[in-house]
Amino acid sequence: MEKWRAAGRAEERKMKVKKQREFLRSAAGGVPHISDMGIVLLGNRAAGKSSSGNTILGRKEFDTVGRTAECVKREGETAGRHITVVEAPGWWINSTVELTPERDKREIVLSVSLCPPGPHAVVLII
Ligand SMILES: Nc1nc2c(ncn2[C@@H]2O[C@H](COP(=O)(O)OP(=O)(O)OP(=O)(O)O)[C@@H](O)[C@H]2O)c(=O)[nH]1
Ligand SMILES: [Mg+2]
Repeated sequence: MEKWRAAGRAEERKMKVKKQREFLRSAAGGVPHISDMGIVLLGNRAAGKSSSGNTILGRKEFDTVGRTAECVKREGETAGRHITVVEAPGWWINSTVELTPERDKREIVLSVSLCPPGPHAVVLII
C-alpha cells in the first residue's frame, strides 16, 4: 500500500515539474521582454569601455579620445529597447584596489546607482 502511495507522490511531483517547465517556456512565464534596460560598463583604463558603449547604442555617444574620469551616462533605443549605458572610470590594469584612487573607487560605486532601480547587467570590458 505504502509503495503505491510513494509511486503516486512521485507521479504527482513529476506532473508538477512538467507543468512548471511548460509555464516557464510559455509567453507568460518565459524570459520577459525588458523594455527599459540598464547596463554598467566596468574595466581597466583604455580597455574599450566607451567603444563598447557606442557599439551597444549603435552610434557614437561616448568619447573614445580622452579618458573617462567620471561616470558617463548615455541612453538610446536599441533592438526595441530603451537602453541606459553607464561607463565608470577604469582602474590601472595592474593596479591593486589599495592603489586605485579613492575618487575612482567612489565613481565606480556610484555607477550602479545611475540606472535606477539598478543595472540589469554589469559588463566587464577586457
Ligand atoms: N584595436 C582596437 N582598439 C580598440 C578597441 N576598442 C577600443 N579601442 C581603442 O582603444 C582606445 C581606448 O578605447 P576606449 O573605448 O576609449 O576605452 P575606455 O575603456 O573607455 O578608456 P578610458 O575611458 O580612458 O578608461 C581608443 O583609441 C579606441 O579606439 C578594439 O576592440 N580594438
Ligand atoms: Mg572611456
